[in-house]
Amino acid sequence: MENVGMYIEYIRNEIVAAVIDLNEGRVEELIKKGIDEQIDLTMVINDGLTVGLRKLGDLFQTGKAFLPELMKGVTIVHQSLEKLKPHMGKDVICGKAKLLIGTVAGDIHDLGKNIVSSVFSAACFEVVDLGVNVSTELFVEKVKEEHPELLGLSALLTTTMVNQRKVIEALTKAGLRDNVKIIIGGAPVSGSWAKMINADGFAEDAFSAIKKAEQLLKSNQNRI
Ligand code: B12
Repeated sequence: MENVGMYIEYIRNEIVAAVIDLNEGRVEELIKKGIDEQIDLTMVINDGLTVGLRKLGDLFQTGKAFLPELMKGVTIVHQSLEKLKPHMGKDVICGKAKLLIGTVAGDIHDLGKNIVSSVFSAACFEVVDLGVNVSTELFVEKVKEEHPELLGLSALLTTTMVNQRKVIEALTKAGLRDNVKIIIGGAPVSGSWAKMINADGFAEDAFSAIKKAEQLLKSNQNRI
């Protein structure tokens, strides 16, 4: 048992290192190992891929890595999640809910949103990603058209956070607010901002967003 634990620890650390080194081939090899040897894939994602990407983000923020490197890291993690996807889904909500997501008007930051999209899609949610700089009108139109259970609004600028509020106000005006659970995210956003603008929740990263979504969906079922 001890050996199994050490082996898992080894895989986990190796994935973190390979993501930081942007060693695509090595990440692929380790992911395959995880699948073949039936290692807990949630752990491969949470403690391996995510930690690696977070550390890469820290290097980026302290000027020790550059944007193309951060983006390559995101791509490697995204591809890995795609490979893991068919092997997951026993302990997560699978195909039960649709997430409509986008970065609000005036904002073109999409790395974080893409991670959220990838992780939700890896966790078997159906994801409709509207991209960046999405107008309030388009969010409303798509909620009407797609009937998502969840709406994710990303904003990375203090000047665009206010557009999260505008989307929620527009949905309320259109009589659609109660049809959808709204989660917001992005670096300047917080739980108190979520309350202030009448969102259903805030999550600081993709994995807490999954937990939050599951909670919200559960509370929805209880209500019915
Ligand atoms: C990369 C980057 C850019 C890139 C964006 C590339 C891209 N394709 O996204 C480029 C160079 C284009 C850019 C442009 C600008 N940027 Co910029 N950018 C950044 C930087 C350095 C990193 C952002 C990032 O990708 N982080 C990595 C990802 C993984 O993290 P994340 O986005 O936070 O996402 C996570 C969570 O927030 C959460 N999350 C995110 N979205 C969502 C959504 C939901 C629903 C949920 C639940 C969770 C969630 O989960 C994610 C995964 O864990 C930040 C610095 C910072 N500290 O954030 C500045 C930063 C955001 N940018 C800033 C600025 C000012 C700008 C510009 C105005 C610069 C300029 N003068 O032109 C422009 C704005 C362009 C525009 N109109 O949008 C400021 C914002 C300041 C502010 N408070 O408003 C920052 C904070 C830099 C700074 N310290 O000044 N930027």
